[in-house]
Amino acid sequence: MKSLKLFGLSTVIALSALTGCKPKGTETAVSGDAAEKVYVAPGKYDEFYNFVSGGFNGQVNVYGLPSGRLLKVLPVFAVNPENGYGFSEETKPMLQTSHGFIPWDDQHHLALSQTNGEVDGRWLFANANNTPRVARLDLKTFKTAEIIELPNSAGNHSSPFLTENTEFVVAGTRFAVPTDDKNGDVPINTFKENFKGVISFIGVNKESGDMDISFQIEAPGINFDLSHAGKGKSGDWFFFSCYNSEKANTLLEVNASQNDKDFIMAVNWKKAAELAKSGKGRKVATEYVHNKWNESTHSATSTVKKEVLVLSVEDMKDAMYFIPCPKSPHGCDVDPTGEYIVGSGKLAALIPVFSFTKIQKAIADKAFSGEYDGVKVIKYEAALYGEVQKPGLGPLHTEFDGQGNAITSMFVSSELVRWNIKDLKVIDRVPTYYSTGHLMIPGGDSKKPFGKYVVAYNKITKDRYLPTGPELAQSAQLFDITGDKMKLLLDFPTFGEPHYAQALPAALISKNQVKFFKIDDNKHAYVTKGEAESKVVREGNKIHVYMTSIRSHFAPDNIEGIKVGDEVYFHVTNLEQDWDVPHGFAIKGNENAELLIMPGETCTLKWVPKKAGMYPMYCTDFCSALHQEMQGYVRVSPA
Ligand code: CUK
Ligand code: CUA
Repeated sequence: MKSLKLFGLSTVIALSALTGCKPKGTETAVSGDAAEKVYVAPGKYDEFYNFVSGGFNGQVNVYGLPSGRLLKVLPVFAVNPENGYGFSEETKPMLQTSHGFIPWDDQHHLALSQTNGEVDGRWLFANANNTPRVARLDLKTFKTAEIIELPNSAGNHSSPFLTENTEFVVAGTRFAVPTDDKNGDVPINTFKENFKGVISFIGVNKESGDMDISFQIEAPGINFDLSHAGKGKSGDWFFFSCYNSEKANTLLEVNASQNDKDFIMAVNWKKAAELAKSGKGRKVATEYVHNKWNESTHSATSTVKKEVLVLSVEDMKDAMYFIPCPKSPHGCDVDPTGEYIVGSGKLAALIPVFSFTKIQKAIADKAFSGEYDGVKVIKYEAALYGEVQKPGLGPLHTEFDGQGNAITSMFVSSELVRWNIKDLKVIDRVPTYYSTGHLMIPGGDSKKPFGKYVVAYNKITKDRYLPTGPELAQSAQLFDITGDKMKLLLDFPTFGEPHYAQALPAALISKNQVKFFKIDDNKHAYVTKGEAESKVVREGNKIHVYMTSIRSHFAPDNIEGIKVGDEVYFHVTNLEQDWDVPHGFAIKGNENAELLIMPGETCTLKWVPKKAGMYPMYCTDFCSALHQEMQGYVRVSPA
């Protein structure tokens, strides 16, 4: 969404002057009791966990609300030296893709698993935009449990959104692409014929959470931006915002803003799943990688998959429709009842609200205005419930307070706008600092929002914090929404750049936390279950060090017989059986960073010494009063 800062040349010259506009009174008064409302006394816990996307940082960040305190950075799509993610031999497979090892990505959206449309605290799903992937995090351990790559996809932006019982994670491609069996090596100016918008339906196992791509839909070559599942009465449907109905493949800021309306695409996913099951569709040869973490071996494995089932526009002819939506829609949000679908045209001066009941009637009555690439287009008026007039400029995303109201973020006019869903009247607005992208109410995209707060995730901070050079802190702002007027309570910095976020009452996950791993259950291939078993084993030029760590020493702690060019694997088992006693492990001159080993776990650090010498190794995590004594030496002799 950064590009929105650059409207520039576009047809909306009038808007461009307002890009990133700065509301008056930036020192803005917070209400008198704000401090009290966000103060969480030392030793007390926050009420909500807030999971915030890490953007181009590639990770997911965990905050407490209302305090805004950063609790943890969870490594997902990027290597993280803090805990050896992507550096240890066990975690390296998590970042494997069909393009090889990719140590980074651009993480935009998050979705908490749901049961009956309510957040259940089991898993958190995250998307990667650059090399299209979806991750599942296990909220018992806060670890990345699984990452699946998406074939026939580029810029996995419209993801990961979930059906209301987490049957499917849905992921729409932002860039139209030639599907793999059409051969991607085609002239770009054959865009209109060869490029398709593909949506992946990733099945999620009810018990284990394990993901697998069930099928894909090959839709017209349009850009999918965002999406949300229906709920309740609309629970069988999925809604996607689409831009670039012009099918421009160059200078999109001008050429993709020509049409007065783009589309919301409505897909009956239940029907699509039945079609896929009944043998419809074609098998497309492709290649994608599926990485899984195994909790008993404490290791990840990568599996290469070679085929995916793809449904065509023709297969989907009675299960997929376009609804016109003004103008370059971005957010696509469904209210808690499942009746109202909100499209947010970035360049529109209104917010269109569609009615699920009317959409069903329009389909039954064949109220179509024509077809777009073989997909029936429902007449705008036949699907429309109504429009919110003059909401502000640059509407992006909408969340719901559970009291019959919606709150929409306005990027250009830099504010949050609250409006009543039934009568579509704006009832309140509050400035943000500055240019909000996503916003989030705890449970605010589910059937049961918890209300209480809205958080704005802002694109620009300007004067909000102490300056830190050309790149300023990324900003979030917390508002109280319990009264008639939204009230600013708190600013807190985040990692760059935050997009979507999710939050839920802390008790839903804190009670299930794994405090340590039982050493008896450790099935790692190189586990050392007691100090007496520690040893050094040479196999050709590979050296396996079976090492243990316990407060406050390693065994073995003096190692000789290593030669330059040997491949040394330190398999370190943390023998502690207590909460919050990790040990670290690092050795001088190793490009694989370090390990941070949880109690009961085994982690492996690979090291290929390049020079003879004496190499100190030590524990990096201050684990006891004698932590500094937790050290040793490795002697490396010439080859
Ligand atoms: S996008 Cu960032 S503000 Cu990638 Cu969800 Cu709208
Ligand atoms: Cu173990 Cu410090």
